[in-house]
Amino acid sequence: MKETAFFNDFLRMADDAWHMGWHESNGGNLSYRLRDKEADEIRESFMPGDWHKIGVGVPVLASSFFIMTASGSHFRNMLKDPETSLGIIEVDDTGERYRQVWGYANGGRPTSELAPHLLNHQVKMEATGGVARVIYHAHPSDIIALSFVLPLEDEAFTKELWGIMTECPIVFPSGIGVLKWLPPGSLDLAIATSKLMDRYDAVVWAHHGIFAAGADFDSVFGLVHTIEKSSGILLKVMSTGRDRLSGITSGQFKELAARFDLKLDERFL
Ligand code: 2HA
Ligand code: ZN
Repeated sequence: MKETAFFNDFLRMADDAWHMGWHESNGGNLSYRLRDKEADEIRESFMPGDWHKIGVGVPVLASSFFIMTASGSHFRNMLKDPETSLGIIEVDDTGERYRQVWGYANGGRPTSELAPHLLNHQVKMEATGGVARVIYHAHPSDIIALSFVLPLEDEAFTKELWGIMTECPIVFPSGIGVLKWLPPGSLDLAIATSKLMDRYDAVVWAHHGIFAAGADFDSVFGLVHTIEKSSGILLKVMSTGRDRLSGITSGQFKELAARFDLKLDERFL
């Protein structure tokens, strides 16, 4: 296990995210859908446990394997103690149940956000023809702060962030979704998020954090980093209390779209 690329990439992202300050205490969770050959490479080390209900049906993910952080685990400890801080689960052939096959030492279990992770893996897998493999949830401060001062609407967040840093429309051309506060770990939160994730790669959970998806660890880390950095710039600009003397214009967004071949949603221009 410890020599496989996906395992080391997972740990590197978790440790980088810890150092970014996005994972106080046991905040946040991360999962990755294994390729068949990645599961085959480590199958010998599997020790399957009992089957448990997922709570949502994910037939598209039948018989898939996921590496996923453990419930209550600290990102700070991911590198030091991976066997306890994370594990691998297998979804059964109906998509109704899962079992632990590796890790989650000392009686651990997968993240409290298991349902949103799997439901959104299913949505993103369908929306991207199987390209999306990573789902990530974090608590970056500036995104959370913004959720107190911007209207909790996709349009408000997308327009403000696109307009504050040129890289934003390039990194998230479809915009970002926003959800009002819902209880962490709840099915309501999982379902509401999945309804937005078929069109967006990131959804702000008001007063809580962000939920993001993508093809690989680099793209998801980069997406959250870009949203968090631009949220910080926006808060700084707001905090000056001064009028803005310039900004990125609608015409400049169109120039950007032409140069980088972006399909920017008209609603946000
Ligand atoms: O894992 O972040 O949303 C703890 C959380 C729940
Ligand atoms: Zn959280």
